[in-house]
Amino acid sequence: MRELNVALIGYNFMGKAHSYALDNTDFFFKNGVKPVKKVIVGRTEHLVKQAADNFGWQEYATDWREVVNRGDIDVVDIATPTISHMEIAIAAAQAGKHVFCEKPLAMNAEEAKRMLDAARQAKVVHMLGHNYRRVPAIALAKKLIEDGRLGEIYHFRGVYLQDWLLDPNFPTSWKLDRKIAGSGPHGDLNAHIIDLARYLVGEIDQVVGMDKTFIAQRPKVQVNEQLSGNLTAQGDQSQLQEVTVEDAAAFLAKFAGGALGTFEATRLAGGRKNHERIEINGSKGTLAFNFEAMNELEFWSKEDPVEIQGFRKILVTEDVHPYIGAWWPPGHIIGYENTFVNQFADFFNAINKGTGLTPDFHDGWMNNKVLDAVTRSIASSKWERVDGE
Ligand code: SOE
Repeated sequence: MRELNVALIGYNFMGKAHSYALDNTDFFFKNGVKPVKKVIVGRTEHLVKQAADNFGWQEYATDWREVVNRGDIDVVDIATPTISHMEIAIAAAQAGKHVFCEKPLAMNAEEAKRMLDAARQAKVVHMLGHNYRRVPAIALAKKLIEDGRLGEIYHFRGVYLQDWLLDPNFPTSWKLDRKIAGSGPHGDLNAHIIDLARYLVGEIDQVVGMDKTFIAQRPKVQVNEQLSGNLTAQGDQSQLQEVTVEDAAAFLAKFAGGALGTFEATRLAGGRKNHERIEINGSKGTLAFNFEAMNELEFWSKEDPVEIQGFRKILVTEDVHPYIGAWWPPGHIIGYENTFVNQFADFFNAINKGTGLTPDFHDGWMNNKVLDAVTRSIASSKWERVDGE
């Protein structure tokens, strides 16, 4: 059994998801490689100490620079706000560490390219955190498309809808600060459906977009006294602060392969909690997936006899389905946290075997290019080419 020491930078929502996954990759996958939760890093000492205790880390530290240069660290896992991804990832790669980074990879495509160059130069394994690729139903969709079940792809339709900002009393946070997050639901949520679109359909060539901030001011956030990850906070209306990101962002896309795409991300879709839904229509069939029923994949085939044509709902829990062999008997469904287990199992397996994997920093760079092109299009009110800066 090969053990690899991990340094996790960041300790909030993603810190918790990653900690859980690191504990469970070897338990379920038995790939001959085991992550060791060595040190968790954060700037606020009492919070990172609490996270170390809660999530079972051997040590905690407050200075990521010192940690990424430690000789006993093999892997640096970045789960911090977007603004710090580039600096940490480049330092980690230059120190020879394998790097995992949460999405979106960077504030913009230029930063993403620098991260990719550093990782390639250092010859380390690099992976980007788009956990939804590791949902078994999505991996099955990929296989069905590769097997030609959809024929020529005509449409990709993706929405990612949440409602945690519907309440104007929900306070500001780093996710509502453009200087720290880069954008609002565009980089937070559209990045996920762009990743699924690139994975399942291919590269995007041109985009035209729109966005809007409906609630321009929110209660100022008080000193971060508690570990967060909870999306029901209440603020004080007597001290308001500007919101500098959009509440909603949508765009149309033309894929290089000829398909048409529509994308919509919002945090103001009342009643929608984590409603990430995609539908792909081709000349021979349709696939549809909604994360809120993540163990199911809908498939309609034009090749079925006409009298029994209709959507079939595939319960993706059979041994023959991607990832399921590591989990439970048929019908014993898996959940959100398990997508992170699948993701880290693939990451540590790639490190152990010395192979690459996707999504990597190249995918992150391409994703950031699409995000940037939409932003340019919103400013120019015109179609923009993804590669045409
Ligand atoms: C919040 O909008 C969030 O946690 C995103 O940051 C995640 O990437 C998404 O998967 C769930 O929602």
